[in-house]
Amino acid sequence: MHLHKYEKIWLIFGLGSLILFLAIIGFAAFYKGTHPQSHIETIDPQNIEANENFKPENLGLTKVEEGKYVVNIVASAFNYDLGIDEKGKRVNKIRIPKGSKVLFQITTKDVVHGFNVAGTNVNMMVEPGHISRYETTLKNTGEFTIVCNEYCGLGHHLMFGTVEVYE
Ligand SMILES: [Cu+2]
Repeated sequence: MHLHKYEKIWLIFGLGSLILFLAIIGFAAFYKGTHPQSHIETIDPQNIEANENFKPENLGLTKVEEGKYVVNIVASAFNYDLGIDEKGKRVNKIRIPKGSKVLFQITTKDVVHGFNVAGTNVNMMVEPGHISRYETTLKNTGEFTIVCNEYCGLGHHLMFGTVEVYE
């Protein structure tokens, strides 16, 4: 069978890119450990307090060790529950020192919400019955607004908070 020169070039190009892309996927999956999300952790949305992380006294910012923090949040229409401070007031702002490793754990009691700390790479969908987690290192100082980016009802725009990263 005779193959035209251009046909050969295209075949080599096609096969070459197929092999290249498979190699990239293989590298990402087996060497870098990038996998689709799995082992989703479930929670009863009617009884989130059965989970240690979402008991009222465990909400908000907790220091685990030097430079390591956990933030537990319960989203509901139309609020992010970050616990209460010493004076019994609702916490709306979290202050974390720069360079800290922070694990955000969030769930919702009612509908689907979003949890986006604008200006950082923290951006999760929060679904009833599931726990969303994301760990990140906050490298930049400043005030970052927490916003809900999944439309959840009439008071959607009222859902916000602040993460302040200080030197
Ligand atoms: Cu919302």
